[in-house]
Formats: sequence, structure tokens, C-alpha cells
Amino acid sequence: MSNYHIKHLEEYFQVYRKSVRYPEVFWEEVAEEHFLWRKKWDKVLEWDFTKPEIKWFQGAKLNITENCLDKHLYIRGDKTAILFEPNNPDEEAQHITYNQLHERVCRFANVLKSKGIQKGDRVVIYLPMIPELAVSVLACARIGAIHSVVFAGFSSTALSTRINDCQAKMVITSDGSYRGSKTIDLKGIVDEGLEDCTTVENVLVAKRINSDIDMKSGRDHWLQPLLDNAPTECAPEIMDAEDPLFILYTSGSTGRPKGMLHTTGGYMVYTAYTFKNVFQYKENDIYWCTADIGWITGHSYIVYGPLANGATTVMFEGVPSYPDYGRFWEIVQKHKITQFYTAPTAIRALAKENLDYVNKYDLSSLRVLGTVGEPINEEAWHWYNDNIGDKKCPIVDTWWQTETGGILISPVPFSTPTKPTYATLPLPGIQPALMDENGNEIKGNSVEGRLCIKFPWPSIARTIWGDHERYKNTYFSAFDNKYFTGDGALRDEVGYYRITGRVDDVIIVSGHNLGTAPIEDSINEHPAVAESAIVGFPHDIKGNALYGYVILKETGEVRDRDNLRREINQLITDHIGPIAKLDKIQFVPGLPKTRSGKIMRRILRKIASKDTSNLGDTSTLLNPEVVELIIKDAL
Ligand code: 7RM
Repeated sequence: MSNYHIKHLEEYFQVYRKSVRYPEVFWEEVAEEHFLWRKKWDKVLEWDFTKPEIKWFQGAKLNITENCLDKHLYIRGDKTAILFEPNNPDEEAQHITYNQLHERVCRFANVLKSKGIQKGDRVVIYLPMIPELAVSVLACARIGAIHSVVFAGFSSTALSTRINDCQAKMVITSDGSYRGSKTIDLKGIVDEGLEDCTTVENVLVAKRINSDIDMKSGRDHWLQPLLDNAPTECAPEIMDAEDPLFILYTSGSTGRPKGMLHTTGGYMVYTAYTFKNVFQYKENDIYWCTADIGWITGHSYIVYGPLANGATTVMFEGVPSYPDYGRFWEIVQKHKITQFYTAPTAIRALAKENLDYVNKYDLSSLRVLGTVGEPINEEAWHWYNDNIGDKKCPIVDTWWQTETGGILISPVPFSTPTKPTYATLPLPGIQPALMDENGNEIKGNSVEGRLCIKFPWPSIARTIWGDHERYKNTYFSAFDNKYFTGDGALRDEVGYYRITGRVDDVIIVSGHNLGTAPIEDSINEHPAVAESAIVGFPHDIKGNALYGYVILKETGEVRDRDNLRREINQLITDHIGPIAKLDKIQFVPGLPKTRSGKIMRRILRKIASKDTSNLGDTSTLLNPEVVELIIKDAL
């Protein structure tokens, strides 16, 4: 039996049982066999969820980039580490080998040092999906600087809030970025953001779009000449397992963004382990995750997890709709992608388009399909399964969070039988619990509750940067001695988990707990419906009533709206029961979404309850204009 690579269901159960009974033995074996340590740990795990304090592999010494780069040079130095696919399909893809990536990271690390960056300093990275983004992340890790990547679609205010929160000494950016047919003036956004920041001493600027930008003398430096002159070797900074690796901001339901802090040893072990098993990565595979490195998915499953396994990982600069809706599938064919990992929102957007965009391409290289970010509805699951996977590729519905660092609940493909909309079973080392409102664990199967995790895993975030109290209150106070995820879930008759969405998405109508996801699933089955979102609004009798926002497919057909409303409610009645019928149905041109594709229900709730005076922070919205349109026609 191998702890590290699960190959069939029996093995999964064996490994899982061992990981629960003897967690320290289990993780020690994984850590020992597959990674390069400069010194082994004194203690595998020390934890106390009441403080909370979690330490993995205490006393161990390592550098994560030795595991992502140096370790591979002898056996796969000439293998492609990063395969860069540019925004413009006419521009050539770049195959960056492990040897080349190692050299580029070392040069970059030397540039950071020459600009005064030392171990423990914070470096904010605000770059598009170009190779420099991965290189700069790894360069920080090489010298022990703490990177904080800010998604390059965020505004100057969002950027400066994050720079100030972590007191960054440096910003790494580019002149601009390509996004479909548009260009974005990134450097201009940085300049604006920096007007409100005092800690940043230097700005490194990569050239991408050759735009004419202002360079502030003394502060701003073109990156390329510095790299050209930098030495090609840089000895890795030897880090403690619990030294910080990065901060990544995630928005809470209220208040300022939370700077989740991840540390080195445990994060490396867990992301590498889960990458190997969830994607069943094999040596010659070409793995593609379409996320941006600005999100945790990109950190763990474009950069660290794949590279720690010596994989070939694709970085795509563009968008799914440019030059047309076939772009993803064109790339799958062109690079013979074996594992493809994307978000339900992208699947739904592509499923709306003509199937010809899919059928034009040969997708037979695909072996595993993945989804992440929100509950995937049945329709989208089947569309993905039938049209992209040709019913031959298991779909890994991976549930996890910025806070968890890596995937916690997911099928292990070819072992765990999949089930539409179910994330299925916990990965080794993960001990979920469903809790009721009174704080008691709900045992047994066919139950539903709030999802907690009872035992630490190696990649759990250790704190919120600068605010340990908030970390404790947000994650460890709702339930005694448990990590609370903020999500609701149900466990079916065989023990499979289905994530029903954030708990604040649960709406109690006449005393019945209704999750938004199953209702939306029913609505989306209507042939005229493209997408929908349900929220609750106050109701005198029922406590809450349901308000549905529905996007119709663009068929050009004129439809009787009232008739559509009746048909939608009939579908809900058929699937869930009359209790879940919608009181109001508004047809809308779009839904307010965050840039990572999550519906911002907070705004929809306010509109439904006719309270639009203060919509709160909308700076992370992808499509703020749609909010006005929805308010204008609100029922
Ligand atoms: C990786 C990521 C975390 C929240 C999480 C859930 C939701 C993520 C799934 C999912 C249902 C999934 N990190 N979520 N994956 N819900 N099924 N497979 O997305 O910090 O940005 O978001 O996303 O609500 O708590 S995140």
C-alpha cells in the first residue's frame, strides 16, 4: 500500500482509516518519503483549537522551491514545468523547462535581494497571468519573503488596502495586461493605489503590452534589465516549517478583507499530496487549471502542488470567450491536456453557447475533469460530463477554501464513484463533522448541518495577518474545538457530502431550512433558463420568502413572462416541494459576481428586501453595472 498515491477504492478506505487513527504517523510518512528536508522535524503536530495554535513539522528546515525546482533538475531538467498560453492565440506558447524556471527564479530572487528584500518582508504581486507571476511568487519563496498576490482585476483601492494591511515593502507589476480584446493599464492602477501607501520602497515593472507608462524615478524599475544582470544561482533561504510562506486576502461577509497566512512545510506537503491524488497526475500528463494565480486555487494547484510533483502546469493568460467561446477547447486540443480544472461559472457560461464550439475540437486527451469555487448544479455537471468528458472522465468536484490551503473533500478519480453535485468523500487526514444549531454533532447518514472539521490538516491557515483574535472568532468560536467552514452540507445515505453553499445562503421559510443550490438546480432545468440565484426576504407569516433572480437564455424568442414564472414554480414543486416555491421572480440581464465567479448574494438580498441605500463594498464586483439594472426593475 502506498500512502502517497491512491489507486483504487479499497486503498482509499485503508489510507483514510489510517490517517484518522494515526494522523501523525500518516503525515510523517508522506512528508518523509516525498520531499526534500534540510532537517527533519522534532514533532509532527502540535495543536490547540481553543487558542487557536497549529504547528506541523516543528523544527524541520526546508525551502519549498528546492522541492518545486532543484529536486527535479537531474531527472526532469528538460521537461516543461510551465506551459504558457498567451491571450492572443496567434502568439506562440512558451514551454519553460525546469532548468529554465530554476534559472529565472534564481535571477529574480537575486533582484529582490538587490532591492533590499529580506526574509520575512512582504512583497505584493499585482501581475496578469504571465510567467513572471509564477516566477516572482517562487522568487519570494526562494529568499523567504512573504508574497501576497493581489488579483490583477482588483481596483486601486482594493490593492492599496491590501498593501497597507500587510505593510508591503515592494510591489511587482507590469506595464499593462491583455484581457481578450482589451488591454488594462495595470501600472496606472498601481500608481493610483500607491498614493495611499507609505511602506512601498520599490516597484518592479515587467513589460507585457509595451504601453507608454510613467516611471517614478527612484521607485520604479524595469524588471528585464535587472534580471539580465543578475546571477543565475541563488542559494535558497533555509526556512522553518512554520515560517510564513504567503498571505492571501479573502473577503469576509463583512468588514475588511482577511489576510490568510499560510506557512511552509505543511502547506507544501498537503498541496503536493492532494494534487497527486485528486488529479491522478502521471509523469507525461499536461495539467491545466484555468484559475488565476491571484486566487488560492492558482497558488495551490497551478504553482506549488503541480511543481512539487514535477508536473507540467499550464498558465493561460486569456479568457474563455476570446477570440471565441471555443478557446478552452482549442487549447485542450492543442496541448493535449490530460487534466482540466475550472469553475462552475465558466462551465455554465460555455454551456450557454453553441455546442459547435466544443465539437470542433478533439478532446480525447482528457482524463480527469475538475470543478471548484461554488456548488455545481446538476445541469452544468451533466453538460461537462457529456460534452467535455464524453462520459469517460471522472469529474472531481473539489471543495475547499482559501483558509484550508488545499482540497479537503473530493472524489479520488478512478477510485471514488462520482455523483452529480456531490464533492463525495473527505481526503485522507480530513475529519468532517456536521453540526446542528445547538452545537451538537449530527451523527449518521442522510443528515444535513453546518460543516466543521474536527482535526487539523497540514495546510490550514495559521492566522489572519495582524488579527489573531479575528481568526479565532471567525473560525473557532461558533463550535467548540472545531474549525467552522461557514458552509452548509448534507451527507447522503452512503456518507457522501454535498456542499449546499454558505450557511448564510440557507433560508428558513416557515421553519423549513432551504438551501439555495437545490432550488437553483430545479430552476436551471427549465430550457429557457441560463442561470439563477435565490435569496430570502422578510415575510410576515413565513418569516422568510423566496426571491428568484433568473437569467434567460438569449434565443430571440418572445416569451410570456407570467407563464414562465408558473413553469419555474412547477419545476420547484416537482423537485423539492411547494414549500420552496418562489414568491417573486425577477428576470435579469446578469447577476452580480465577484471576480472569482461567486454570486454576491449580499447585494441580491438587499435588493429583495428593498434596502438599497447602502450596498456595502462592491469594489470586488466583476460587473457593478448590472446592480443598477436589477434595482431599476426590482419587484
Ligand atoms: C477554493 C475556493 C471558498 C468557498 C467555500 C464554498 C465555496 C468552493 C466548492 C464550493 C461547493 C465546491 N476558495 N466552494 N468549492 N462550494 N462545492 N466544490 O473557492 O476561499 O475562494 O471560496 O467557496 O462556499 O466556503 S474560496
